[in-house]
Amino acid sequence: MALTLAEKILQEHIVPEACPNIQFKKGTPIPRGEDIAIHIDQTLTQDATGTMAYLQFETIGIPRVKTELSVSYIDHNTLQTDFKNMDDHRYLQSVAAKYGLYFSRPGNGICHQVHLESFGKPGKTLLGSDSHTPTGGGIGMIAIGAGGLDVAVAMGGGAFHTPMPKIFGVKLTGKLKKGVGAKDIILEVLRRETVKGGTGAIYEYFGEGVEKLTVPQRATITNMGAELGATCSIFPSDASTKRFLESMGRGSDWSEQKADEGAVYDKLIEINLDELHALAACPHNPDVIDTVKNLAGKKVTQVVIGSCTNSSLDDLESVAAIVKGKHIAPGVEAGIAPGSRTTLLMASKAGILEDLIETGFRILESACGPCIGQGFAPNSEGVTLRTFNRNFKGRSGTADANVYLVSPETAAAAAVTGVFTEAETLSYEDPAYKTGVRISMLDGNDPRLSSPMVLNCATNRAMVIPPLPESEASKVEILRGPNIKPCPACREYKSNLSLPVRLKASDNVSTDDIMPAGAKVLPLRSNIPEISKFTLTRLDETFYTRSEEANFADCCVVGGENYGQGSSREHAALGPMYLGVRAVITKSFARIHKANLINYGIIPMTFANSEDYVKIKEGDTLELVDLDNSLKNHKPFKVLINGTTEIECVNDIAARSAQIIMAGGLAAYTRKGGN
Ligand code: MIC
Ligand code: SF4
Repeated sequence: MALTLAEKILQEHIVPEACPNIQFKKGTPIPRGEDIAIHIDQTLTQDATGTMAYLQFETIGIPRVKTELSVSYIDHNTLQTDFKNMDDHRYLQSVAAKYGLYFSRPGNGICHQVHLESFGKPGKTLLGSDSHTPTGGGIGMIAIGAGGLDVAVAMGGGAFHTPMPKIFGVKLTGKLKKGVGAKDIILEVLRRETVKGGTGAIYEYFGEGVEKLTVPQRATITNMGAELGATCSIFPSDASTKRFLESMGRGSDWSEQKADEGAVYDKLIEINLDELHALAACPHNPDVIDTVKNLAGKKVTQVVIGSCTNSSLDDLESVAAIVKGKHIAPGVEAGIAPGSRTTLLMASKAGILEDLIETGFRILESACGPCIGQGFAPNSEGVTLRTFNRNFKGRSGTADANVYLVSPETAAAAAVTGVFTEAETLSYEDPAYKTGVRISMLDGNDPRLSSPMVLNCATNRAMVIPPLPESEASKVEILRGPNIKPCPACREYKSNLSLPVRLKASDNVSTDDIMPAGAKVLPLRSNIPEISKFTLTRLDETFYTRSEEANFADCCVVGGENYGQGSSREHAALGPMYLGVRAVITKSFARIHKANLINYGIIPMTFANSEDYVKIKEGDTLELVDLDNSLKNHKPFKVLINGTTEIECVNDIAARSAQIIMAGGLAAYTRKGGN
């Protein structure tokens, strides 16, 4: 039977003995929604989630990672206002040396950009402790974001479990117009699908429109599939992928990857690129989409180009083409953070950097930086245009700022005009197609191919430390700073739970709401007792003090749709767990957060009838009736409100996940021999 590309790669990686619930037969579609277990070829971690992941990995007690390749990146906490960040860096470097990982030093670039340039391989699986790991889908990988504990298990050779996703096909036809970017494609998908439309799904792109997109453009789209709530997104690996890998000095890593002829998708979306115009995601969610034409003329105070979504050489080249010879408008502050030092180096060799410097851009470090509120915060009530992927309220570091997510083309146009402007209305020369990467989008007989300025794009390895041989690795001493505290144990499972509702939240609560990032909180990522004090503060400043007053007694939280959207940070499960949260009851969950709750022994439940949401208020007591029976026998949950009204909640927890909850979390489950 004809299979989609995503399903082909998943089937290549299935570990049948770890998912006995499915009758697996290669070449036959796997029933959607069933728990599957896949082998992971590569892993990545970044520093903000990495410390917890490696603290957990250390407890597994194996001498060396069992993957084909694992990389530890430092890209989030590079502000270093005191000892904490660098202590974490040194811990991570020593762990990488001891356990056989590559180590990407601070300043080398954002994990997803560097991984695409230096390590990703078509047809492989990648699991990363960051929600934007699906960027790797741009070169035909199944690349999935997960909590650090899941990544630790994968590094130890364990399979990764997830419900078999539906596979949505996105057929691209036509060609992007001048001034319209790959970002506009994914914003269009977000407009149609919303931030929860991709839950439990993989988006697979195909069609003649795909051929004309470069790998960095494809990676922009797969990166922001995370904002759809998707498990991941994927493009085929074709001639364009080959040229990209060759330009990175990695031509031998290429293999062709494509769907079978006649593959059938669970849903089909069609986008004609000829008809697409510039779009913007408006405050404060990535699916609040408007056209730049509608916003035209609105004043802008800040422009930032960067993040793992849009910081490639392609992006920098598009920006330079638009701003060349002009100056940043007086009312605007503009910054640009090339996604990696390789990108920076190539931009410098191609003369692009010069154009950006002359225009007046502030050149920021190749790191996450402003995307995660690490500097470059906008002015109060500022209007900031960012080429990033998330615009949750307060994430920029300025609570009342208005963050718009746009393409590099739109950002560049606003930087020089001071107002929202469609780049297509400006007169500028189309990007020069002169760099090694950009030429990959030209047709074989394009005259510009005869005189390309071919750069030596082979990745800059100066800041990547390769794994040590085993004999030396075993002698490495792990360096632990005073802020690095062990990961606290989960609360023991109890079958009798009577839980006061400590907080009731509404729809689309993000993990930034549950556990904020930013310059103040991020340095505490290795210290759960300290960071737990910030739990849910964005929604209720008193959450921690009320928990303390209750002596951290067991409690629950109630939420609306898409609870826990956004990042993979397991701190958004660890913080609540530490303060006593035993169950979270919502209308629906985001995938990674739900998995993280289970990994830390917190029960995720969804209302069978979403209208029951209004029956519960903060301070009510919810009794989980006959919990053992529900978990062991996969029966719906019964919840008694204040001893009077009984409601039902859906139990869509897979058998293995139920066992994890009853074992007191994934770490305890693994220690007890669970797989
Ligand atoms: C994000 O973009 O929110 C982050 C920061 O990269 C997170 C990871 C984290 O919280 O450390 C993510 O996307 O998973
Ligand atoms: Fe870093 Fe932002 Fe990408 Fe997260 S979304 S990995 S903070 S650049």
